Amino acid sequence: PEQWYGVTYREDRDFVKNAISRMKAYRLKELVKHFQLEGKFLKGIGHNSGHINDTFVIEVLNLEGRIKRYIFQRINTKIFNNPEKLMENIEKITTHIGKKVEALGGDPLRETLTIVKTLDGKNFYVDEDNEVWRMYHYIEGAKTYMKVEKPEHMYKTGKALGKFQKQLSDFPVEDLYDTLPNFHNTAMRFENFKRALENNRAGRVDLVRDEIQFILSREKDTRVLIDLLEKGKLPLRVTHNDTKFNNIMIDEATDEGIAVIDLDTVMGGLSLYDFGDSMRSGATTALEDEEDLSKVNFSMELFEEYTRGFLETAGDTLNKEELDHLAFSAKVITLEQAIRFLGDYLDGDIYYKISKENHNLIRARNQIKLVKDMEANMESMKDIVNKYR
Ligand code: A2G
Repeated sequence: PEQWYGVTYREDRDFVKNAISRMKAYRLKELVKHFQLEGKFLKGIGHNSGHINDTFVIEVLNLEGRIKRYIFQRINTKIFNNPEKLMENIEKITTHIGKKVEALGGDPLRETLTIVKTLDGKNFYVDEDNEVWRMYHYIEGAKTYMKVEKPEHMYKTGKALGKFQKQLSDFPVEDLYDTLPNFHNTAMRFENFKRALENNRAGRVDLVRDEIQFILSREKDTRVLIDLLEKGKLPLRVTHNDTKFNNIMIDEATDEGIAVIDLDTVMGGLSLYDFGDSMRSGATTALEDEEDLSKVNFSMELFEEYTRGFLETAGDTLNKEELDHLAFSAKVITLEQAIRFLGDYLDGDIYYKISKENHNLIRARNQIKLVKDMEANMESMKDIVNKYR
């Protein structure tokens, strides 16, 4: 993946990105032939969200003359280096959720992701360049939003995440492969950050002294959740681990959160990771990469709406320590994200896809602003949790 069709990735990102899009668009028709499509290929459209994988929407014409859509993704194997195990995880949990949905008379094709297999029955296809591709049925009549448009969205996606955790609460966590070990081990993220500082690979340390200081002074926070997990006070559960607001599909007609998507990181984790990450990305007045920090505020109203929804569906499964740390989790997962973005900036932008100069730094500053807001509001956040627990 450092090397795309003979052009080094880091040399000229935009050029390479466009070249990839053209190349892939041209090749999509050939690539999707390896999957069990119900119809004739019409077109593939690039879908520009997500910092990790490449996503396309594929349209085919089915036998009844109707358009059917699929999600088609190139898995970033630099990050997900065992696609076989990764896809096995996804198959297991979507089957588990699908059965529950069906038992209640729902439609699994709408309420969870459903893998489309390859012609030879596999969960993914490896092309001649060793790129790994997978396909899902498209969830129709629903969409994702990069940013919350109305408070009701937060209440309803909160309910959806709570429901998702509950649907998986009887799935044995040991049956899942640990796709990205220590993914939300904030203490370890902090250690990696210190290493990035020492290495100063991109020579950027001097440019961001204030941001570095902000992070270093919060070392204690990074150990709280992992310590409680190690002491057995917080239970290891099956969790999503990447509950960005745009990973919940919202029904276009009812605004209900109908399905939790992007299941690559579903593995053992803390319920608090999912709650915290939802707050980081949902209870904010701006996009994750908004540069104008005067527009970036943590929204207590959105925090309250989400908390109300989440506790309505998942509240009775959580123990006291979990409930006690909900408000804190929002702050610490946002801090963790600031650590990761700033760490990647210091490393020279090697993990997250970027599309402008200083993109990771802009993202890190945005997250730091949210952490500051949450620190200023922590007592009121706890009061809100207490109101609904
Ligand atoms: O970007 C990606 O989705 C990351 N996923 C997630 O952890 C978070 O950092 C997010 C920020 O927008 C992976 O690293 C797999």
